[in-house]
Amino acid sequence: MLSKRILTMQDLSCVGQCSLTVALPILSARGVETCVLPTAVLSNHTMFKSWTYRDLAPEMDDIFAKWEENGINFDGFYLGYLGKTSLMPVAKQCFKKFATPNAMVIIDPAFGDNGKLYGGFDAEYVAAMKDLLKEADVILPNLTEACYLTGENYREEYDLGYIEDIIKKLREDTGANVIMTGVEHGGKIGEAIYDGSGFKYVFAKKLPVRYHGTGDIFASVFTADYINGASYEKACEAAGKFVADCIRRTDDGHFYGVNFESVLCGK
Ligand code: PXL
Repeated sequence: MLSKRILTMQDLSCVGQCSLTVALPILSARGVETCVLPTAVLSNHTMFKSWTYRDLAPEMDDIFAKWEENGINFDGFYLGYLGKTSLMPVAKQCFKKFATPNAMVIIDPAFGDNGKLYGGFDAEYVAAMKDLLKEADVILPNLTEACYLTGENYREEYDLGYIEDIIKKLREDTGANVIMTGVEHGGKIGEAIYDGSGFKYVFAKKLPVRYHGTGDIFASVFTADYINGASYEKACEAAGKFVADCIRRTDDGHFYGVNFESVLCGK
């Protein structure tokens, strides 16, 4: 049986266990043919104290021309950290040119966490991302991103009413189904899922530590399982369990990512 072919569009951080260096191995290991469109090359991700950034937007026209010549298309698109506002129209063009008839678009806005934007992002990027999210079937924001996208105040203490109001607003604004990650409730952590009908929740035990890059790992597992036919809940359960396993296998001192490789190879 042929695998689904997906295009993942995000940066290539040479060091950092995030974006393409986690999406590619995880999607492949879960049985998805994974094609990549690197939006930028960074020496390392932006949680280190300094980094280089090479924008690859100028390459896109040439890449797209060859894909058109070679009759290439994709059953799905998974977008994460894009890096620059100029990549948003490129992404739209890409969906238009290379989607198979029922191709799905999954977007993790990937621009912030803990109430703040990642280095290098601003209000213009958030607005352009919000516009791009209108093209998505499913979006995977965390609370920080959902607050920036809707203009709501970010809170560390909240109830599920606060979460549901933000999610409903985001769905109204974008038309996409929303899966908010990192939702905390009653000492647990998980996802709030909203497809315009009722809310569903997937919660698991909250671990006492937080690591960088877990959002990208969650989104990669979710995307692989969802494109392979799992429901939103099942894909969230699998992704949440995978992330928790990665965290359990990571040493405290490893600040820049998690040990997903040991989970992937089952050791
Ligand atoms: O994990 C999200 C991410 C992806 N890519 C780059 C980043 C970050 C978060 O900081 O810096 C380059």
